[in-house]
Formats: sequence, C-alpha cells, structure tokens
Amino acid sequence: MKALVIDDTLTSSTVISHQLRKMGIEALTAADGATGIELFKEHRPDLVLLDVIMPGIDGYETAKRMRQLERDGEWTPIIFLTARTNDEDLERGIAVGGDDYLVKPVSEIVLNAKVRAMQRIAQMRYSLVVLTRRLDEANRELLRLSSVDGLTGISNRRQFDEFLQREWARGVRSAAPLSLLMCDVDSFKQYNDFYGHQTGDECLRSVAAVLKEGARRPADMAARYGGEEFAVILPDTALDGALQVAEELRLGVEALAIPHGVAELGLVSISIGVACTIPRRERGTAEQLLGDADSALYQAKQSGRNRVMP
Ligand code: GH3
Ligand code: MG
Ligand code: MG
Ligand code: MG
Repeated sequence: MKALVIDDTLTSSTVISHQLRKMGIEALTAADGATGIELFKEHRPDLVLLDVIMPGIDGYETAKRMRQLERDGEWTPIIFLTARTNDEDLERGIAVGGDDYLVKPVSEIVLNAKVRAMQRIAQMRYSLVVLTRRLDEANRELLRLSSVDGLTGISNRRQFDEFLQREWARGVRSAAPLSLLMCDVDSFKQYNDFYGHQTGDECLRSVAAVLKEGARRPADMAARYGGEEFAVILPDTALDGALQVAEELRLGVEALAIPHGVAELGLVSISIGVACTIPRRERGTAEQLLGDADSALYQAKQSGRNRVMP
C-alpha cells in the first residue's frame, strides 16, 4: 500500500509519514499542491493525506483536481489533515471530494484507525468494481448466447425474428424493398439416415457458413430458422437482386461438394424460396413475406429441388 502526504509543513508531513510507515504503508511526500498532483499522476497512491492551507493551490483545489484525474471505476480515499476547525471548512472539504476531515494535531491512534477504515472501504469498493465487471461480462456472454445458434454459430430464430421485425419497421419508414430467402437442405432426412446424425450436423455447419459468407452486405443477416432450414434477410434489396444472391448461395452449397449418395445430384444441395415486398403499415407484419418465401420454397421442392424460385 502506498500513501501520498501533501503538506507544506515539514514537521507535520514527517510525523505523518513516520506513522504511516510504522503501519507498513509506503509514504510519498509533497510540500505543495502542484507537486502533489504530479506525484498522484505518477504513482497512483492508494490513499492521500491532504493539508488545506498551502502555498499555490490549496488543499481543496488539489482534491478537486485529483478527483478529475481518476479514471473510470477508480477511487482514491482522500483524508484532509488540517488546522482549520470550522464546520464550514469540513463541509467544503467533503464537498470537493474529501472522504474524511481530521483536525491537527492528530494522535497516532486516531490516524491509524482512520486509515484502516479507509482501507476497508476501498477494499469493499474494489470487490464491487470487480464483481460489476464480471457481471457485465456474463451479461454480454448471455446476450450473445441468446442470439446465436448453438450448432452453427450463426444467428438463431430469436435473433432472426427480432431482426425481421426491425427491418420491417425500417422498411415502412423508408419504403425500400425488403427481401427474404427461405433455404432448406434437400433430402436431408435421407442424408442423416445414410451418413449419421453427426455428419448431418457437420453438413449443417458447412451450409450455414456458406449462407453467412454469402449474405455479405453489413445489413444482411443469415439465420438458422430451425432444423435444416435457414433464412436470409436482405434489406434494401429488390427481387432481382435477391434472386441473384439466392443463386449464389445455392451454387455456394453445391461447391462445397459434400457427397450425398442418395440425392439426385450426388451432392448436398439447397432449395431456396425468394420473396420481396415493400413493407407497408397496412400490411401489418412480415408474416406475409415469410408465407410468400415459404410458398416459393415449396414450389422449388416440387420442381425438383436444388433450385431458386421467386
Ligand atoms: P426435402 O428435400 O423435401 O427438404 O426433404 P428433407 O428430408 O430435407 O425434409 P424433412 O423435413 O423431411 O427432413 C429434415 C431432416 O432434417 C429431418 C431431421 O432429422 C433433420 N434435422 C433437423 N435438424 C437437424 C439437426 O440439427 N441436425 C441433424 N443432423 N439433422 C437435423
Ligand atoms: Mg499547511
Ligand atoms: Mg425442412
Ligand atoms: Mg429439407
């Protein structure tokens, strides 16, 4: 532990430093406010003992400036040690950021007890700061977990619903087209049956990676809608653009060249239904858009799979 003693009277600062050292506390000394602030910046002490009447900037101003120098979450206990006995002086000392106010001469026993009390508060406060940081981290992690699909690492259904709702509302305001792609792995039940569930999982991870990579504009989002179904939202995208992206995604999955002995192509493929609309308030929600994309997907399946249908 390190303390900073700021006092222009040499005898006073010598006595206090000596008492601190007896308590096992390292003591730095400064004879004026400006030097004290410099030492404060350089050494970041755990405690400051501060005189009020000094040449140059007085103790009140010194305390104020030291408080401004503290970074986020930092707190250095400041104890005023002064000959001034007025209640108003004490009141001002606390107001400018002091934590305690002792009138000189201070007995060794009182100084000892006051310093210990400050140490205890600082310790408790530090524990709270650490705890708060851990809670913040845990919260961030929970937030991440609640929006990410555990298997594939892309957005999950919850995040998708939220995103679609937000984009719908944004589309209503901007009157820009909003496109939605519903993607479904072809003959995936057979793939699972043939290659096993674990290989099936691996396949879903690869497909998800293609979709995430392919929905590449910052505003786009690819999500696992459920099972072997994925959805891609393309804001500010008209139908022709959406069809183009969908075709790229379909080809991207084909290019993975994952063997699928039971499928017609001999490789894993996806079918994609594409829907596009300009969101309008009177149309309510994105339900209709989802329905349209689903119908298009159904058509793609009916027409032989591994294809894109508007
Ligand atoms: P279609 O071409 O018409 O889409 O046929 P399909 O076999 O893909 O369709 P179906 O919906 O009948 O089968 C989907 C399969 O996806 C069934 C299910 O076991 C599998 N599946 C869903 N979720 C997962 C998963 O998380 N991991 C694995 N390995 N398989 C999954
Ligand atoms: Mg003085
Ligand atoms: Mg399906
Ligand atoms: Mg399927």
